[in-house]
Amino acid sequence: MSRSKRKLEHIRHALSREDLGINSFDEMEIIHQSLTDIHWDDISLQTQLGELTLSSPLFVNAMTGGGGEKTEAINRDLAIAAKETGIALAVGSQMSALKDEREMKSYQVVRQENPEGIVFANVGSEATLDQAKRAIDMLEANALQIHLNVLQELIMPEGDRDFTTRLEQIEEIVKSVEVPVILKEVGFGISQETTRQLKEIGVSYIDVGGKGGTNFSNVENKRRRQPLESYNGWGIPTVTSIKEVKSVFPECNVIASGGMRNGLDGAKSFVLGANAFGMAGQLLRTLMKDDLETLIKKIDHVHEEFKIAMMLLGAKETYQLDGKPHIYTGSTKSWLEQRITTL
Ligand code: FMN
Repeated sequence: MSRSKRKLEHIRHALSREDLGINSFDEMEIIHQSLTDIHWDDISLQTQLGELTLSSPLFVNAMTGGGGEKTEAINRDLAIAAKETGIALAVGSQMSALKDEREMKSYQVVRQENPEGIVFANVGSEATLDQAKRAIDMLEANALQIHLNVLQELIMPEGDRDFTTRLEQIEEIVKSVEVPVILKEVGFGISQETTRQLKEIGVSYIDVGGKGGTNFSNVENKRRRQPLESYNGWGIPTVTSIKEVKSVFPECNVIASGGMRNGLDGAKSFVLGANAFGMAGQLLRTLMKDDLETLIKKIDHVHEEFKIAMMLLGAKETYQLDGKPHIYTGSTKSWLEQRITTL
């Protein structure tokens, strides 16, 4: 199957996916506080993600491009929504445009629509240094995402099977490019062990891409004749993954993603120490099932939800949410007790 046809199939299956039914943010509660001493108008949604100053904690995470005019139209709308609401935007994997120049415009539309916006480029971990640089240049990107998706590749019938040189290639990119490099998962989460390996090669930005939302086992299984269904529940949930990363690399710039449903989930991720949060599948569903206007309203709504949490917790700045009193329940509590010694 061609790469561009695969991109369109991913969108179709991601839109039709059944809900996983479990979300780790339901097993974390922020403790309500009855007194606040701040004014709504003094609250700033700005956040510092390492070198990047973002005017919102929310961004549109990597999804598409490389599927011809259809993905160009989706990226155009996502870029307009990002510009209207002042949020950053990541494009989907640019590997297809690196191999076939005709696909470039389905990504470049993002920069055309939003010349001043924060845009993240995206490549797979198989990318060479030259490909990474070309992906950044293609968009004049402010940062580069490299996605780690071993399980997705294994379930994909035509997926990669050779991962022998990935860590060295990532290290070369991290040490050579001039923009921040974000290592991200695609819905299976990042563990303590992976964090240590990434830290050792100089990575300081991690998007946990945890379990709880879009499920690429499910998506790829829908494309298989004989599905590998036993892997549909595989992965580290987003809340636990943030804790896994922070427990061994406290100063890491952490992005929460994977099943982020609303601004309250976003605020909870900041309580855990995240510096930004990404939403992918849900924003795409809003755009495709409704329209651009509804998407813009949804993003505004997420901002309002996030701001309410800041107000309740007396935080004028987003970083002040970090460490606010909270508890864990259920399987999240059990996981953290077994894995994290610095609770
Ligand atoms: N992540 C990537 O890093 N590169 C991709 O090309 C990419 N393509 C995606 C395509 C679709 C249709 C969707 C829904 C997600 C894709 N992702 C990709 C993963 C998302 O960036 C994100 O990590 C994942 O969907 C979990 O977030 P969510 O639960 O908010 O959807």
